[in-house]
Amino acid sequence: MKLEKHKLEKLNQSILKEHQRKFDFLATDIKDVESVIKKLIDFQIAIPSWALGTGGTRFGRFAGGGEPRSLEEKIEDIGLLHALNKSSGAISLHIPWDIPENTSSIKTLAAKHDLKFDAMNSNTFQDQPDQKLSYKFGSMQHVSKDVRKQAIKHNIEVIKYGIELGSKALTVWLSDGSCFPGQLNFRRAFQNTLESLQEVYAALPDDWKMFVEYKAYEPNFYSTTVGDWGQSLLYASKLGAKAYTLVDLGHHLPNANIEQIVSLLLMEGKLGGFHFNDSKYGDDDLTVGSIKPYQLFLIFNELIEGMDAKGMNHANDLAWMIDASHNVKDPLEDLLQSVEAIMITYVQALLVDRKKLTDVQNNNDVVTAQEILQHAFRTDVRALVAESRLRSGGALNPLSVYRTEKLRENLIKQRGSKNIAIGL
Ligand code: RM4
Ligand code: MN
Ligand code: MN
Repeated sequence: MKLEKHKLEKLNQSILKEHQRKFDFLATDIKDVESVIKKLIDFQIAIPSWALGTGGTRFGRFAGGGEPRSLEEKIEDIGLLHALNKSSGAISLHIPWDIPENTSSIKTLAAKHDLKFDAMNSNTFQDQPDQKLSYKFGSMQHVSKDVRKQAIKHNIEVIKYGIELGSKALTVWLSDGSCFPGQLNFRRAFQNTLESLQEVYAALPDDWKMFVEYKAYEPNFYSTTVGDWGQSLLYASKLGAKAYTLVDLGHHLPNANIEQIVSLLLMEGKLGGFHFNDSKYGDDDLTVGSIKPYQLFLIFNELIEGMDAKGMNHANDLAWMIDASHNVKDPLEDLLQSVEAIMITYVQALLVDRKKLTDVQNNNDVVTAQEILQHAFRTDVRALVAESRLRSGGALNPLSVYRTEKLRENLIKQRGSKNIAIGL
């Protein structure tokens, strides 16, 4: 389904005056506002193919309506998001949930919507119906060499799909670990995993990156074989220059200082990618910025500081992805909110007076340091984000266009109200 350009423009027109007033007011206080807008326009966030259907919990799933029934329809949904916000110009695929049957037509469809293929995700945390050996006791860590081989083979296949689509990265998230003390020899599990990852790494094209994603617990509840950033960094360092750590915001133990983790990974040149979401308790996969917006700001603050210190390009040198999915909102509305939260926080982090912050840090002026950070965090930058969308041809208010144009209702008419999206 396509959003008609003239309708979007008409809706923009109806709130343009009000927007202009807010933007002008904000712009007078911002140094070099044009370069901030340029950075915002360039900043794109990949949408995971598994976030387009209503998520569920282990207790049930309440499907919305008009969910995408195929990879093509998922791409169309992301195309719709991108037409609205101009900041969702990439898709991150999960194999085997989204096997591209015909890569060239998938590529053409994505290009039509101005979408790139971000990191490919492999899946050795579920058994597939046609699979020979089970991952019940792990995949790359498994005590059986044959199971490990099967997992390696799958990852190499994912790379092949990615090459055909023009992706440049593989994300490996392993659910491997143990549920009970004594179940696993930690050292052997680590070594098996490392050897398996090394084989996958050897199949990686020269211009590709490999992201090793960590997670503290779930589905294993006693130990996880890539359980934290230390373990991930250990694998990534042993693997080589193309391997990096991937930080998923929901994968830490409660109250972990994620901003410090980010800062040190950047210092080591080993931060590769990011999965945005928010959480109250564990891997809740809630809308970005819905629970702890200040934490997100502090993380972005370190991202910008650390990337600038290394002369990195904000838009391209890290893989920015959303990894969220839940059960009560319309997934497309939820994703619009997540992208908006990321853009808002990105600008706020750009507004931090870094020179002044360094000076006060050097003088141990703790109070002023807090004032500087909170001044940026408390600036309402929504009009700036809206302005960047307007300039790239998107909607001033994507959510309101989505509702006014009854986009979900149209999807339901097209696809039906009972279908369940493929994937999770
Ligand atoms: C995991 C992890 C992975 C994601 C799966 C679906 O918890 O976050 O990144 O691919 O969920
Ligand atoms: Mn993730
Ligand atoms: Mn997760």
